[in-house]
Amino acid sequence: MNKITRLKLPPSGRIIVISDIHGELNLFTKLLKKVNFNSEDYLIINGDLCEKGENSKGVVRHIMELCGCNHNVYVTEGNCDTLVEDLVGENPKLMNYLSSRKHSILKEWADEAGFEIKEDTSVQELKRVLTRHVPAEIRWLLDLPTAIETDDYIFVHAGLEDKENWRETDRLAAITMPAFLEKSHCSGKYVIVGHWPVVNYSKNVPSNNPIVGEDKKIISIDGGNVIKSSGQLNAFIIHRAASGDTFSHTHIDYHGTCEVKKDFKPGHMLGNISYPNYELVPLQHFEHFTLCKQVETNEQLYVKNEYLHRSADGTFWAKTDLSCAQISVKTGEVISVVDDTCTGFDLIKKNGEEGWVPKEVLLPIKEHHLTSVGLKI
Ligand SMILES: [Mn+2]
Repeated sequence: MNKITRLKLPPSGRIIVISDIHGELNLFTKLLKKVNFNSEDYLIINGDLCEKGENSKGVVRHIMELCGCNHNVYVTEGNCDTLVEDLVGENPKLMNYLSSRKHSILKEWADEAGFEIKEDTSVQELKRVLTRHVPAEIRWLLDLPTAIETDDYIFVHAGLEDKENWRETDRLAAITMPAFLEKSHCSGKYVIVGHWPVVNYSKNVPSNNPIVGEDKKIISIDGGNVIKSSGQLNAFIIHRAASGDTFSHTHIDYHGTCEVKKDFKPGHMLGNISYPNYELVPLQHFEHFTLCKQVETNEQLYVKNEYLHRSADGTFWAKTDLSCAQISVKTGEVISVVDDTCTGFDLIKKNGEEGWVPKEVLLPIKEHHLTSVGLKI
């Protein structure tokens, strides 16, 4: 990769890292408020500002403004932010991509410019319109660095290749490689990445909270915002100190909250269904859950009946990513509710962890509003 920004961090203060905003301007601004972001902080946006959510252009503009008025805001490129390259490079596949997407920053910009993208619109035509309408935004996105390097940390969207000189990592790999936490690197520094929702790494109880892999020196922070139904936008915070940096995190999401009215201790139900392990073989059917074997992993999981889907060819699949765990709750705790539409049990999140509890242990759900839970690692 060629585009590496070198950055000197102060020995004290906070470095706030947020990745994978994916057009969620509302959550992003609320998260900055939640962490009380101020001019003393450093803010690093670790890629994927755009796509999937519905206000990508708002996110890009807001972050450009933050960069303009605050010298301590830095941004890396994510794979979703390189769409402008396909536009400027007149990639003929771009129009197909756009026709398959509900939301895209290029569609938002075209709308704003009063230009209708039709079936026969060419990439050259769209380029002409957008380079005239938003030249500064396109330039800014094209110029984003692939990595930011400090004395102790490397910020990169997806990961590094395991090369003696990490700077030789292929740029495309740096912004697209899957599951970096399962790989390794030899940079000697903490590598902080987004891109791969951390819930995909969950084993027993699914969690969307950042993972600090101390042995590998990898910190993975993508809370699955927009992409996962139980997802959240995480802020990972580095507290700089002479005695050694410490880490904390907090998050924000759209789920409603409610209070626990009765203690609940789960039995033995653990596990998680996540990309790409969706195929299941039902073994035993119960009133609320079906004991299944997960084909790819051979693990036995209790799958909530409403999430078990039978295909026309007779095979069974989980409809989506799903917790198969039950979690413990205590009277008086406030938790967020991910799904209260199933029989017998509600899917909840507590401190970023996701699982099922019997409906009767919860008070009625409060009005849906933004919730967040702060946690020390
Ligand atoms: Mn990504």
